[in-house]
Amino acid sequence: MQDAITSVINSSDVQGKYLDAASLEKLKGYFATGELRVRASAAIAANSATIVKEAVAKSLLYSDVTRPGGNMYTTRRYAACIRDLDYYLRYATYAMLAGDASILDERVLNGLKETYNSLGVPVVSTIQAIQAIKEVAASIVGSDAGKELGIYLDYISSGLS
Ligand SMILES: CCC1=C(C)/C(=C/C2=NC(=C\c3[nH]c(/C=C4\NC(=O)[C@H](C)[C@H]4CC)c(C)c3CCC(=O)O)/C(CCC(=O)O)=C2C)NC1=O
Repeated sequence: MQDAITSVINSSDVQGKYLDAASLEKLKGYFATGELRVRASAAIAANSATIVKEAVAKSLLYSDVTRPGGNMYTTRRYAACIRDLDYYLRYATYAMLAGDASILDERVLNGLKETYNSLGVPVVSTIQAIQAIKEVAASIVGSDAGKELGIYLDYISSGLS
């Protein structure tokens, strides 16, 4: 995985150059929001179960996926879905701290679409739940941090669609 710092350093190193003004600007933005990211990740960690539960209530409960024949029906599959959503929240939080999405490609999205397709996990409903996580999390961490986190939840959504 990469982070905002290694990513600009690597690209400068490839060119054998010191960091240029644009790279330094990027780093300045990253450092300026460091405190925000750290505080948000603590709030998310303390509320992760609530965030996922509320997001499920907003997006999936009493829909076709939770009824008999739906992909979330039976406690085993319901639990698998909740677990997946907690993965998305946790990895989006890591990516937000790193200021870089590469961890999502490597550890979450790699092969996921194929797995979902082969198990009949509905991607559209999953994306609705991820979008609900975005809203619920923003209401807990505040809109600035919510926007940062949202970048990475959107990244997972696009990777799935
Ligand atoms: C950290 C990286 C990582 C991810 C992302 C991951 C996802 C993942 N979700 C799975 C299953 C599953 N995922 C879901 C999820 C859902 N079904 C729905 O209807 C909802 C819309 C949705 C929740 C939002 C369900 C129900 C299963 C079980 C499907 C089955 O076995 O029939 C499986 C198949 C194996 C298993 O059941 O554990 C994987 C690999 N595993 C990982 O290690």
